[in-house]
Amino acid sequence: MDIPKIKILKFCNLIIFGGFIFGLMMMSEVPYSDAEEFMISIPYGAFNPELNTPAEVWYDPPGLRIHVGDTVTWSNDDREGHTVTSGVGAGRFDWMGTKNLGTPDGIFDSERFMPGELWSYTFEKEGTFDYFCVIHPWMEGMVFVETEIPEYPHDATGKKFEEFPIYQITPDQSVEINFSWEPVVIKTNEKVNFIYRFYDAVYDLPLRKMQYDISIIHNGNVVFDEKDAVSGAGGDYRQWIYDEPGTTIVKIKNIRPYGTVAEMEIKFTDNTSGRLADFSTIVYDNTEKTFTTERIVQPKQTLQFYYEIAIAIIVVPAIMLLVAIKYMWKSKPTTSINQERKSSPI
Ligand SMILES: [Cu+2]
Repeated sequence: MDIPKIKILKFCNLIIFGGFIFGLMMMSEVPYSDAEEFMISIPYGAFNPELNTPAEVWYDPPGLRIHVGDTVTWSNDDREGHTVTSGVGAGRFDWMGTKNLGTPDGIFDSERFMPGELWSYTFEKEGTFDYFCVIHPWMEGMVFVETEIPEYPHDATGKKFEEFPIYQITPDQSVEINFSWEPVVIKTNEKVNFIYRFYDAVYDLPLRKMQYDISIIHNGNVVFDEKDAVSGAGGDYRQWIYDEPGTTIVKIKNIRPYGTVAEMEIKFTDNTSGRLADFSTIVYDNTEKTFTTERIVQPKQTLQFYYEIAIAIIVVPAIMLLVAIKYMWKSKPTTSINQERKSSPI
């Protein structure tokens, strides 16, 4: 039963090494996100709802996809004054029959701006924003505002980690924790590996076997909680799949040496209350993957998995052998009885 453990350690090391390489790769090419500016033109002919109008659309482009914080500028390229007013317009034909003039919702309103003039609005919230012209209620447009997902690792406020993996020293100054996750930007329904290693904060040497508690707090709820976990020589990792976006904190507590660790340089006290660290980041809504069939494989479960394989290899053939022996043992006397019967004289 020692072989699986060695395999797991090797697997851990592989994952940690891969994580570091990936982290280094990501650090070298991460652009900062900046608010962008977009233009929408109100084309010539928008004032005319007739089918022969030269305007192909009322606002060009009629639908625009942007990120939170971006600014949109409308330019009046028509020969009449128009408005950009949030709310739902009347549609091209509806306004004629019903005299429906549209319904403003009060989020934004340019009021009338004349040919050659511009009007700008910065979108600070995500969502779908319908807008129309109150003077010409057939003129309708839409802006889709999404939260921008950064490409670099960052904390729960969105602040970029200049160094990743992150190094954090416990409040009692005894243990330094090297912590990272992969992929560096976490999305829902996608497996994330939290990878970490413990170091002696005084001598900066890796601490080989440490025991600790680890929990994941997501949107204020404890979604994962493991006590008395033990790190291997190369560190440790935990996997998780989030099913909803939000703010997440990974907390490591009660860090202490596991068993008797002779090579430990520093003397640990029994009081572990000051030996904790937490790492926070944002989990984003995954627009490409809305569900997952993936299973979370924690290192402990990996161990069970290996045991299951061992059971399959040893126990199943053993049972088959027993069944075969039993069958052979049973069938022999039966044949002998039959033979006896056949040979029984009348
Ligand atoms: Cu108009």
